[in-house]
Amino acid sequence: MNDFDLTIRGGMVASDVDTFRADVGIVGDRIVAMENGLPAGRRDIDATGRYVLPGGIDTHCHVEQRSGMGRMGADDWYTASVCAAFGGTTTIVPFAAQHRGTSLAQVAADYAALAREKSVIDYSYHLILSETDPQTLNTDLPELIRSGITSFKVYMTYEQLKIDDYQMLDVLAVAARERALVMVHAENNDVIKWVSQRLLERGYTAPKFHGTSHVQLAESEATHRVIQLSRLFDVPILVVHVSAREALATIQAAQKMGAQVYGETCPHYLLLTEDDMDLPGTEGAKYCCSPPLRDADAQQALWDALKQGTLQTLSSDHAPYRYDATGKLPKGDATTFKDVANGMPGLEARLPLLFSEGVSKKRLTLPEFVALSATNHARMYGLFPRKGLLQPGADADVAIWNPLCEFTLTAATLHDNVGYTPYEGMSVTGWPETVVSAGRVIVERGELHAERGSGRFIPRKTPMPCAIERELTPSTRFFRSLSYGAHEQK
Ligand code: DUC
Ligand code: ZN
Ligand code: ZN
Repeated sequence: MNDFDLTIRGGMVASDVDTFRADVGIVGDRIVAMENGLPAGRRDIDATGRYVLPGGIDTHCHVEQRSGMGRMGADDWYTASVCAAFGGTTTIVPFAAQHRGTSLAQVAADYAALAREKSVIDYSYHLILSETDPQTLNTDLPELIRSGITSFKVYMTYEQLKIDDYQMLDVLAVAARERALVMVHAENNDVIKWVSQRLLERGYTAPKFHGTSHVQLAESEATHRVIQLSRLFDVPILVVHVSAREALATIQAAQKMGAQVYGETCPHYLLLTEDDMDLPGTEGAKYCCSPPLRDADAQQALWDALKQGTLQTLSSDHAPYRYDATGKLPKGDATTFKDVANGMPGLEARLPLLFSEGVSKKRLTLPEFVALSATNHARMYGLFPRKGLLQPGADADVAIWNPLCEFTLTAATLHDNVGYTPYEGMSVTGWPETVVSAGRVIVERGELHAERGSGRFIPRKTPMPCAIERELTPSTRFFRSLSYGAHEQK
């Protein structure tokens, strides 16, 4: 067969379990052949000395989304998807966020329209639920799940978004019924609020006190609590942005007990610490995120957890707030740690950082990198096997990495609209030189070749954790049955 539209030849391919030499043959948007000695296609890429990897999938990034505090991120679907592409990511899954008093169905429809018009790469989105009224839980959410939006996030903190334990049980019961994955932001709101108020009263307002108020036990307590709630129905949950050793230990212990709990962390928790928040004036606001940056001990625990499989995914949690009144500094110099928009940019730097600090520094193998950057995301969120692995039949989403390329991260060379990077001046080894999305070479020699709106919505299947058939205990069956109305047929 010599009628490939595109071939990538001579490179080293990796999956989540293996590394092997193979050429990749692509027709249209799909991979159709993978073996040595393929003939050149109409377009041929020489990948000698390069790693040929599945395009990354980022399942936690905030794009064109208003935060609970009402702050708008600086990246829209165009700029965010361009950043992703330059960083070797070919699928993004941001959030359609329901704010209180709004219709979930409308929120999702509006968000879909923004993505359709602007994204240059394939995408899906999760939902964020802040309401648990009957319309949201019994009508809109099940319909959206059935249409391929098979995951959603809930918050245990942030006054404007958080749900209480009673609401959490309602949400978990619907997820069990509809086989959707619940992502949880796990921090104890009252602990944070209590400590914050007292810090502010005493004049401790600098950004570094954000870390003091989001004390580690607030994260581990909420993590423990939501795991216990999920066990009532034996429903899978995924704890997002795990930052601390205690929260990790809680997850590990629950996994050992057989609880269906999964976890994610982000590059900033692996590479930065609370000391980064301790800068003159308000400068430390650039490093405020929730949960906050921790310490070197937590970093080591997180690397170990990625390696051991306690945590399944590494996401950016890209939260593109500018260092100005629109984002980080709503009150200028008078901004306290409580007013700072939480989060930092990371969509483009995510994979170069993981590759450099993980693979190049030999903390991770290449298959582990593939698992954490793509395959596990695809499995956890219902994109597999269409995405997440290079194999015949899969979408031709490929990142061709030069493992020796040295690159210095600076705000000026990244493609977001944020104006700063927390990794300014950091040097990485390894860069995704060429990026292919659905058979199109969209990044090459530092240039973008993709039109606004050329990315496609990918309806997702049942997330892998929710598709596992488990023998339910009589008590789990009983509690699940209580989630139906007394008169409803189960
Ligand atoms: N925390 C969140 O919960 N979301 C955005 C970024 C952050 O730091
Ligand atoms: Zn969160
Ligand atoms: Zn987030």
